Amino acid sequence: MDQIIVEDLQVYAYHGVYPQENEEGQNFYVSVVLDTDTRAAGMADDLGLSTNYGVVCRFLHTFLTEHTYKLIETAAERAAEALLLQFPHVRQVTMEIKKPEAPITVPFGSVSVKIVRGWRRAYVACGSNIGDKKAHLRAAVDALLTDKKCRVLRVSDWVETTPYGGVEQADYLNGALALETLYTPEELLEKLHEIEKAEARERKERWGPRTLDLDILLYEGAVMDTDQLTIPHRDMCNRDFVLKPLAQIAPYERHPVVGKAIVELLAEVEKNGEKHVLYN
Ligand code: A4P
Ligand code: MG
Repeated sequence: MDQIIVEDLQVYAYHGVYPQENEEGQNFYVSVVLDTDTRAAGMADDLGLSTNYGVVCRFLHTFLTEHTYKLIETAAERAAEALLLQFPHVRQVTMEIKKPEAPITVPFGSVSVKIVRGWRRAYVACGSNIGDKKAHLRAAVDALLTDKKCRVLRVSDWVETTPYGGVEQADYLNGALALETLYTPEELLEKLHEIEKAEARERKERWGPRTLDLDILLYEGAVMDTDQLTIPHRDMCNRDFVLKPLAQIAPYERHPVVGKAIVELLAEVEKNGEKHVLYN
């Protein structure tokens, strides 16, 4: 991707662990690389289609002087997030904050923290089979729409499905949505759990009935397996009720482990797997 680069923006600010640093201040030097598509602006010679680096510099300068943090890790984290929220064309920020006057008792050139943060594409499956199913699913979409760290890109149709997993229970309404998010996978899971909780979700029985279930299907090509989180979702390839709505909003997205497009996975499960989707 194209980049806009600012090097060593000088900011006199008050970040530091020691009270003296917070009182007297010192110079920080901030470098940012903004990943952003400059093609349209470049072809049209139109600043309105790009991200104004002068405005970026002033924004960063103001942000880092108006806030005081103990750590440059935190200063970088917060400033990168503020940039990503403020400048809609910027997909990713690489930010380095140098602190060459840091109180270190041996000679040194400079010390710095460098981080990379950006909007990440995620796909979430939603399901409900208790109460007003449509209202629960709608509430999930609304909660994500009002979260500034998420941009809801697409929402599938809701499909009626019979229960999977062998537990006797009511039919489900299922769907999928595409997001861009500043959350890490773990933070996104926490957010989804909060939304489930707000819809009175109770965790009783595995594969049992629920007002709202939100699962992370894919997250920006990530492959991970921890106690809390498996991405891609462990069982998505066997579930037509997941793949059908997902294929509607992201047909050619690839499963990073199996290497197949969602439409291929759906065709396979429709041919050889269990059928749970009730209407086309
Ligand atoms: N977890 C691990 N990976 C993920 C992930 N990618 N996304 C962990 C979300 N959570 C993930 O989930 C249990 C734990 O899985 C979480 O705390 C998280 O740390 P849960 O939602 O508390 O429990 P659960 O949903 O009962 O278990 P499970 O195994 O997630 O159930 P499923 O697989 O979600 O199945 N039939 C139809 N037709 N439609 C449905 O939507 N859903 C289920 C539930 C059963 N049958 C269904 C449907
Ligand atoms: Mg779940």
